[in-house]
Amino acid sequence: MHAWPASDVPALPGKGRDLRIHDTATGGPVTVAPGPVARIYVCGITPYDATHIGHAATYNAFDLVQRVWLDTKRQIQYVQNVTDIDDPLLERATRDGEDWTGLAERETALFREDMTALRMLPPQHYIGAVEAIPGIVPLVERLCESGAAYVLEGDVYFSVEADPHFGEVSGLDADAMRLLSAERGGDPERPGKKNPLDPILWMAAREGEPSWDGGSLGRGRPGWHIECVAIALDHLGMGFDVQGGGSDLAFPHHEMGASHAQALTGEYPFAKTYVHAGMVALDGEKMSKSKGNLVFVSTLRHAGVDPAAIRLALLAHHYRSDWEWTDQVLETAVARLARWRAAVSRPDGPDAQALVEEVREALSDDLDAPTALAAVDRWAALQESTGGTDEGAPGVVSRTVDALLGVAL
Ligand code: 5CA
Ligand code: ZN
Repeated sequence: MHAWPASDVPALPGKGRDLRIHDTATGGPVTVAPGPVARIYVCGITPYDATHIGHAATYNAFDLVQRVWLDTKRQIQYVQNVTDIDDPLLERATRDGEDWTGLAERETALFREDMTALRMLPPQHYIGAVEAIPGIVPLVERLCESGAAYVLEGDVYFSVEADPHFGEVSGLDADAMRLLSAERGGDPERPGKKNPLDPILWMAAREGEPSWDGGSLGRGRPGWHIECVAIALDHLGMGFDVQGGGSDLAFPHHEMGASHAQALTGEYPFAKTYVHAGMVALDGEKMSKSKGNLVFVSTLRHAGVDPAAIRLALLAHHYRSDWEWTDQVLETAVARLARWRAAVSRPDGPDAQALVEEVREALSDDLDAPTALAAVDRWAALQESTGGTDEGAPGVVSRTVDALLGVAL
């Protein structure tokens, strides 16, 4: 699949700081991507009801990761998937009497438009689950041959016991895992499984559902976790730097993905660091496609809201916190954008060298965007109250905000 166009990232004077970020698996801050090339996999959308503010907030977090890396002059290999075949997509298409491929294409196109408008950096490899099927089948076959997978009434399941590191990504106990498995696409109640948590790798063709040639597995379609594993192994290999997504992906999705890959290769770890963004809520409940309590980026854009203001609204919250979208959040961002634009539109201003370092320091410390915004607020307030004589300063501020926060002033 093609991704979306990249916006320019201005180079800043000097060099940024190495990123330290919270790792879900170890529960503490780690310095990521020590080498010259940083490898990151961010789970993409399931293309129905995209792009809501929760999605945008999660992708904003991983866009910041890349902006910090670019500022340290690293090269980046960024891979993202599109879950363009899965139960929820088929259910929505059936509900609306629509062809599932049309639904997936339309929503993926809308996602690309939203990402472009929000100035999110595109992945180098943007891969759909359907196009990944030829790579998924041999992986499942290998897992069967090695005894890490088994067949139940034609469906193929992964045996979580096959990976000695199973459980280390989320750190959850068995009861919590079982609850979340039932909530998030698993089938712990299905009789005949070796372990109730075992996730599906290959689902045998169902009447009226799309299916693909699965070689020795028979016709069917892939499970969710193996999709991301196949795409990540193909384009990044084992031991890549960051696997990212919202906190609802820590278990089962990232836990299972890690175990699939570790059982397949015998190597450890799948990803060196697992990074998770908090959940955005609306009216007191997590914004989710299944509940339908959604605010869409495209609705706001079509109502005339500047995408830069949407981005500032996301940046006003620490990526790890759960927060609530309200009209007030957007109003505050619109006002901030106007203040910042007025401040950089003058020919001169207060010295901004310290500001560049403050923004760098904030972001390299677990992506502390709210602290970065506060630093820019202070410069803008000084500009408004006393002004300054540094002719380069407004340009420095505008390039810093552009390069590190993805906001064009
Ligand atoms: N296709 C899979 C990943 S392989 C998937 O989870 N798709 S999704 O469309 O449901 O979500 C896309 C991303 O948005 C995931 O990282 C998910 O964790 C994140 N996300 C979903 N809802 C929210 C929310 N309310 N707040 C923050 N992030 C969210
Ligand atoms: Zn994924």
